[in-house]
Amino acid sequence: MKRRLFSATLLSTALAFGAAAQAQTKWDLPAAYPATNFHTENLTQFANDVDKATAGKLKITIHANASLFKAPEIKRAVQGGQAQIGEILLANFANENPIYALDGVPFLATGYEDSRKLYEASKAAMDKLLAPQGMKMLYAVAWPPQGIYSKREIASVADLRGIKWRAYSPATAKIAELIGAQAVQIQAAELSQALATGVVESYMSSGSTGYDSKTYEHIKNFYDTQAWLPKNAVIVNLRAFNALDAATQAGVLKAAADAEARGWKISQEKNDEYKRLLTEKGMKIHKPSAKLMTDMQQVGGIMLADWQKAAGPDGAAIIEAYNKARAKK
Ligand code: PCA
Repeated sequence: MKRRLFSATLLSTALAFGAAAQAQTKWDLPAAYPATNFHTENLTQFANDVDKATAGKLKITIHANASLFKAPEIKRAVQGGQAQIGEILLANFANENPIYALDGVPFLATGYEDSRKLYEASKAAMDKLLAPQGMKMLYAVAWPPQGIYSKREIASVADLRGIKWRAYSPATAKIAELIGAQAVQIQAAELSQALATGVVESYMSSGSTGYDSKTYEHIKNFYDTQAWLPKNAVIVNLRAFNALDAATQAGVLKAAADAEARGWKISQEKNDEYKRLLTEKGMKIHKPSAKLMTDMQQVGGIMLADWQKAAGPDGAAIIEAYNKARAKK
């Protein structure tokens, strides 16, 4: 009898230890873009890497295409802990703080190298905003450069006057205002539908989103202005992160650093690939006319001046650091 009791105790102790060793944490990761988008594919690989690095202790489930939260709601969901981690488009939060709008200023950084420098120059300021909200950024990756999709052929911004223009951020709505187009806010997850119902005649975005949304079924012209490269950022709730043991935290940070390096590389590689795919689908990829470019650069100049006014000395320090990094080359 005694022996049996003893072994039963042993067994339950072993079970308890086993359970502790295998205790699994589950995180939900809302994302706003389709599962086949390169950012989302990168997130999937990130989640797999975390799974491997932590021997299954931390499982991250990705909810693509705004299926859990709409794009503008993801940041608040992570802040409130409804999701432990999430992917946001930084430019969506421009009204909260101008720092978020920086990578949406047209012609401030138009290629990958400069965009990376702009990112490095603004990273600390971003963390300073997120920390008091109980969050931190794990990594960020640029979208391919933004060009103009337009039903009609355009030679200058005058040709866009009065046109129905899809905006995805305060900055893209501001561009509409400056060029006299009619802006309507539509997130990527609803873009295909909006195109099909004729609500959208033009918009600015990457070849990536043009391809994902099958824009080529409704719009035939893409003007490759390479005006800016907005970024997606993966942010984590600090309470959730701090609750992980040190080894798991290290696993997450390593997977995030890898995802960042991989994401920038894929974005750049896919930039040309998307333009090729759009051409295959019957879209004309135009080199913008000189007039269209100077018009758009003028828009960029106004927006940069507005940004500098709004962002004050913090903003000036970022621009200074960015210009210094660019001068190094
Ligand atoms: N695609 C996203 C944001 C930037 C981009 O290239 C969109 O159009 O919503």
